[in-house]
Amino acid sequence: MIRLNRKTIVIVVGCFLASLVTPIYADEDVLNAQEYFPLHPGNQATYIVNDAVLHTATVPNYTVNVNSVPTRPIPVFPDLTEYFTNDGNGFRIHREDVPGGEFGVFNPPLTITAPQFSVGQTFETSGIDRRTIPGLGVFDLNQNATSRIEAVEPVSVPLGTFTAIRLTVTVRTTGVVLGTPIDQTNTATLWVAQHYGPVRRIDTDPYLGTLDGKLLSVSIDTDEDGINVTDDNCPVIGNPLQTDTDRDGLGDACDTDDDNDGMLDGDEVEVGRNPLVNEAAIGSVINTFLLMEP
Ligand SMILES: [Ca+2]
Ligand SMILES: [Ca+2]
Ligand SMILES: [Ca+2]
Ligand SMILES: [Ca+2]
Repeated sequence: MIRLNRKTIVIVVGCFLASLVTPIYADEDVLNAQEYFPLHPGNQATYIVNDAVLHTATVPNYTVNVNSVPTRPIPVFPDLTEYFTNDGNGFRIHREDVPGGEFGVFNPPLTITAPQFSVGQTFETSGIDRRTIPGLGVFDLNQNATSRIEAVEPVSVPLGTFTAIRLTVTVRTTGVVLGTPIDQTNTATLWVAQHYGPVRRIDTDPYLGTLDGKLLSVSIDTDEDGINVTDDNCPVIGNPLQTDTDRDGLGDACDTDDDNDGMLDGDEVEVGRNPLVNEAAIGSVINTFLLMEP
């Protein structure tokens, strides 16, 4: 019997950046695919798979055309490479390479999310998986995929605890290969964190079993300021000096209230106050001092 050597369907490992301040979400919040599935060249994420095998996924600094679309091939698990884009069409998978030289090209690409997405949304893709199986030939199989944004929840992995978006992806592939009917379903559950991409993902494949990858470490500097996302106090804006006036862990570059006096920087400037000096705190110190005077 012929079985597709599809290890998974799925997703990736993107890249990241991160807010050291845990974001708070409401279900209706609109989320940005660029932030949750970053494809920044050079980003690396190392996972421990099934608590046993270390695997590093790197976003390459080159692209590979798939049906004339420049994509980034990323080795998302050992022996599994998937080709991604994240642009005005959303976050999509265009091709996958599996062991033995087999690969499938998806037309249309499999949509994981639109450019903007919210919890509760579902994305469907129906099309063709043009599968090249060495020694057997090239076969057009039917592909029906559903990606559902399930929830926001905390997830703990070796690198830490993240507030993550959980999504499930189910891909059913049907057709006939050399007279043998194919009907295979692959599923994946992903937890993706803002600026980090997938921090955990569990893939289930009828052929290869279950793969559970948990994020161990990252080398990601999306804002290219020389500070790794795990240490950057403002991961989205280049701030190599990491200035944090009020020392609240959020760098001035990202902090809307640099002196933590409750008045936003912009408002302070408007009324002639110094956004870097907490006048209220100084006032209370002076008052305390005056009260101490005889
Ligand atoms: Ca950085
Ligand atoms: Ca930064
Ligand atoms: Ca701050
Ligand atoms: Ca302020």
